[in-house]
Amino acid sequence: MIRRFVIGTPLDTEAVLHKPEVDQGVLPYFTIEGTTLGMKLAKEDVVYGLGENVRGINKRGWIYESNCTDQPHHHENTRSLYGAHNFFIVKGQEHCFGLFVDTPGRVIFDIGYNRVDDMKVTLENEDYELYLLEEDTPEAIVHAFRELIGQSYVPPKWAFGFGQSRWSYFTAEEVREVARGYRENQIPLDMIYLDIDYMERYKDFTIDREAFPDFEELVAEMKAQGIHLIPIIDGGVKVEEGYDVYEEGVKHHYFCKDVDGDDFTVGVWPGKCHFPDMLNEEAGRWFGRKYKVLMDMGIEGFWNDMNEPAIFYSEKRLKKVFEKVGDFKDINLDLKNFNAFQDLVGNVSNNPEDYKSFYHNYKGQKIRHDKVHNLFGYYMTRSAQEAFEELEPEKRVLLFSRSSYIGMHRYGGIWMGDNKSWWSHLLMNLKMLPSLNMCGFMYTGADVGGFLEDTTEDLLLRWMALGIFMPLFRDHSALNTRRQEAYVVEDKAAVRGIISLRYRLLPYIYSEFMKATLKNTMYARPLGFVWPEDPEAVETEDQLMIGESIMIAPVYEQNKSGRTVYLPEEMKLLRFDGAVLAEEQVLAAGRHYIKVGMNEVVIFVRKGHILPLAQPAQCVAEMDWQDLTLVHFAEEGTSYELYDDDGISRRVSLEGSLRTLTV
Ligand code: MIG
Repeated sequence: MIRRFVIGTPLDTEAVLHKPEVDQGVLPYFTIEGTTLGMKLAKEDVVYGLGENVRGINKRGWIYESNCTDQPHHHENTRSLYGAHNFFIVKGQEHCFGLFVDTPGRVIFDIGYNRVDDMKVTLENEDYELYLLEEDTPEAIVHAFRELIGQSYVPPKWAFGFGQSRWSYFTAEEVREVARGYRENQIPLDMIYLDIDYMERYKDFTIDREAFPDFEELVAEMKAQGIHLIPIIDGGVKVEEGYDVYEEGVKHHYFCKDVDGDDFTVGVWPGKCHFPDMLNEEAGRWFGRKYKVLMDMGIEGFWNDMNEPAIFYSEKRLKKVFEKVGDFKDINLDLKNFNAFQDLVGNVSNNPEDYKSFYHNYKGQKIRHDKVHNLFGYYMTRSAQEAFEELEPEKRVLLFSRSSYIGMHRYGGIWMGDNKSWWSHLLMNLKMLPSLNMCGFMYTGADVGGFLEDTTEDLLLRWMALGIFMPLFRDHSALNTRRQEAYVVEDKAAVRGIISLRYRLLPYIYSEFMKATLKNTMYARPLGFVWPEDPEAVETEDQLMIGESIMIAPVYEQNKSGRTVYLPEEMKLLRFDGAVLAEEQVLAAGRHYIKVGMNEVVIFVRKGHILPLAQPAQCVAEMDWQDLTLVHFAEEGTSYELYDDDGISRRVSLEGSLRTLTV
């Protein structure tokens, strides 16, 4: 049952398009004091959800903030990343409900942080909507929630292949080198990502013609090899006379204004920028149509970055800083003064005051940015996808974003942002996936190998062995880090084998992804969702169910030749030596120490289930979806419903897309 409560006169975020009638009753479970909802958690209550956040699948014991932030430190104490996913589930003996707090401003979720048994949800805005979902199980709650917020975005099938990214491949020649690195080593690849340096002076929708003189040819040449080039688009537009996006934006008042009514000026990559008013329908439509410039060059996919939006500095703050910084020149920089000096300069980026100093025109109303802060990335991505629907009415276009709000899941995926080449971030990648699925984000994954810091060969291989189960499977790495393309790995056979296994698994991964998307269920589930009555399963947070048939338990620690795996029930272990199935063994329920070589991937098949496998291929386009091998732990006559379609039409449905495979 879904109940909708409206407090005050909230802005419509359009997270929910078809709203149920307003409930006039009192919200159960919570007390409301001012803008704080409070609740006593029972000892055994587990709190699921909150999408993109650090820490566990069970969110208890920390405090989180929905305040979309360009946050490169995904540390244990980090409260806020790029997304605002205000949906959580409380599950215990007496509690089994979900709550969606629909507000575009900041929200704080204290889940037993200040007091172990207290949950407090504090909103910055006084007007908001609440959706309370009461069902028998967390899975049923997620299903009801997903029905409420609408069907998740479906990318093209080729976007389930493997992608290579780096900040940056600086020239066309470097891009060709990457393609060669993969093809010559026979490591599969479907995408190469272009980071900011393909642009001319970091201007959206331009090409640096010195570095990429034959851009259109390059796109075609790559496509002929089955590789799609995926350029980045940033949230800020460079201030530059003669640059059409800038000129048009100024002329039509499409940029966010400051308090004086001038175009709000910030510094981002190109230096001075304006923010397109993504929340203004007309401005959004205009910005969305700009992607056509690149689509006309053959581009079929994009990633939207810096759309929290990230601010290096605002022009006005910077001016004040320069005025004040001189004060420190001739004084003794003791502890207090030195700290003040550092704060003055250090707080210039993403300063909360700057987010209060510009305005949107949202549905005809002038609204200060901080009141609607969490919608910027959502509306940037939404206007792009809505433009694609006009420009390419038949074909799916790949799109994912860094910042997001619930509702954006209908228009694009997200990637998990600037992680580090740390073992703990491999595990965080695993834990974040089901939480995102709960909130509607299906096409997602982390930067495999880690974005910031230098990776090591073992970390990269182990991360690949998890990454092959992520819908978005991409290796990405930051400026000045050591190279981490698959072909630089010494043990080529190992990395080739693991990535090839991804392709062998693709019919299953795509089928499970599409069925979950079309039925509003989850692609990746915590064990506690499948075995809610088994306390050990509920507490297992380093394993996941992927689709209906398989469980994964990746190795996420260095210098380990294996790990302990918990089986809630009897399962069949499949050991892959790279892409080759090398061993099948039935294991009893309970704990097992499982050896996993650096070249291996171990998968557990549930009883009564089937795992279809394809032949490996160099890219999705070359795959044969008919010639499948059925590995199984099932009796004769058991069948699997394989979802398949042409992989590119926008219209998707279960009807006509299911094929029964029987063993
Ligand atoms: O502040 O475009 O998360 O993937 O490589 C860095 C450069 C800006 C952040 C993105 C990252 C990308 C990088 N961008």
